Amino acid sequence: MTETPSSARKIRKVLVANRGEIAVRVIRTCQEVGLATVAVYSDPDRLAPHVRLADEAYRLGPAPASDSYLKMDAIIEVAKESGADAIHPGYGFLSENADFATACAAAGLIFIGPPPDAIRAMGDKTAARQLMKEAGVPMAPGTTDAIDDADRAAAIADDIGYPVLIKAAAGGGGKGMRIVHDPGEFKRAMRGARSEAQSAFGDGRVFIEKYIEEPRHIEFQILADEHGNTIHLFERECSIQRRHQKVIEEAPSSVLTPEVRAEMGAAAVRAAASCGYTNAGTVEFLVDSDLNYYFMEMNTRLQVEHPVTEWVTGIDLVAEQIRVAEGRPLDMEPGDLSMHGHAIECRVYAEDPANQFLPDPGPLHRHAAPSGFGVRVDAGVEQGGEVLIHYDPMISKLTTWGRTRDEAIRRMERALDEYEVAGVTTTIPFCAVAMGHEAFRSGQFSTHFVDEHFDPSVLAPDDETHDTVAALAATLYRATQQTDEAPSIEQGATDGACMSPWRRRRQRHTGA
Ligand code: MV4
Repeated sequence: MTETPSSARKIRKVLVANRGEIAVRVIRTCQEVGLATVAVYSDPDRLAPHVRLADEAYRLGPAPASDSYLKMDAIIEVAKESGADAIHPGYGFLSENADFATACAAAGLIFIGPPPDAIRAMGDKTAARQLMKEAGVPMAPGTTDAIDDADRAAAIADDIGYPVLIKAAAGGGGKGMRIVHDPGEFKRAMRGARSEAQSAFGDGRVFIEKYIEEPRHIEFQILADEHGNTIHLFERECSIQRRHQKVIEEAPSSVLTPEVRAEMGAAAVRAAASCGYTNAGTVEFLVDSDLNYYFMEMNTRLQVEHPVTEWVTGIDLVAEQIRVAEGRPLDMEPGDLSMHGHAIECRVYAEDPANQFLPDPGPLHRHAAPSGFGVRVDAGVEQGGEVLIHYDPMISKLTTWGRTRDEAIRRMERALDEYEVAGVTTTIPFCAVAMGHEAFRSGQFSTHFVDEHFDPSVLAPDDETHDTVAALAATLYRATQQTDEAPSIEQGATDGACMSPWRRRRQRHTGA
């Protein structure tokens, strides 16, 4: 792809308007491509890894996001003061805020992301449906516009055929959604969806789609430059999630044939091109058991799960984001791209999988992440730090690569086993159960995987473990109370009471 120097604008210093692992991720690539970096932080983040890694750092305000990472004016002020010429928003926070992208441009700063109009179009799910219709991207049968007349809506639902799904135009991520199985429930569900959407988004508009019952969530990574080049970097399988929060992702998907992959990739490229998209984005599809695929939404940001795409394509997505934000052409042609091997991501959250995945923030007394061949850990907190209650409780993303899916899974099992965390409860044991589960191994699962296959009681300690923990606790207690009477290793070794060598019991989760 040829260079057009007239439109090129060199970035020298990037302000990263985010925290945690994604801020660290972006800073690392900036360093590799020779850009200076500016971090911003809230009070409890003043010693966080992203602050230490950046060349300079500026305080935004107290912990609540509304007083720190969401303060557009303060962030733009820091960018100007520090001499940054670009802002990378990461994901979450201001990343899909069209007004922020506009404000950056107005301040003479490059927003490393798509144009504001593309963010706005994809943020409104009915506007997105209209664009997809024009671009010939398959969608579930339904209405393209918002609909407010309940009688007309009920008639349309009859036409579509039950079950139907009522979705919020301003929604995304599942808020304001209602599944309706029975025509008799329709109007009530519509009232519920509208009022939920009104209070969640200040926008009560809803539309209707045919409900796809046991879908997979498969999304395509796209990249677009300002020279008319839009390409896709294949798919990620993201069906394993709970409460609209992904937990395990992989690339490639086990179900796509080369033909369907090529078709979906072309549809994703049309979806992006339809709204004048540039930079990195993701087109999400629902896929049914016959491999019919339906546009769901487009995420106009770099996603959490982007490392699995980086593993299998070898492309640094943040480097490409910076390139195209400078007005340069993409560094590759579609023909240059292929997938090599298989990658899996497990998200390590400070959450209790045995207790409905409730967040368990707190001090990270120990964090010893795995490493070795084919293992990547993107962590946003470190040992001695803290998982704060104010933000997303993700500790890290553990990704592994293998030549085959089975090799990637075995490497993931090894890495999960090696991972040591103390101080907070984590989703590591859940991920270990999932890796060993026959439904995951076989690749036969849908978005209902967690509900259908995960029994939280498999994570409850058994009697033997309880006894061991009780014995250890009693011994430690005695040692702290009566130091001089505590049994020493020497005594134990000489009187034969301590013959058993130290042995770490590995809990093998079969998922059975
Ligand atoms: C759907 C669907 C079934 N049929 N649309 C979930 C959040 C929002 N992005 C849209 N979502 C869904 N839309 C139709 N026509 C099922 C879901 C859905 C879902 C999708 C992907 C991953 C997990 C999910 C969990 C519940 C519902």
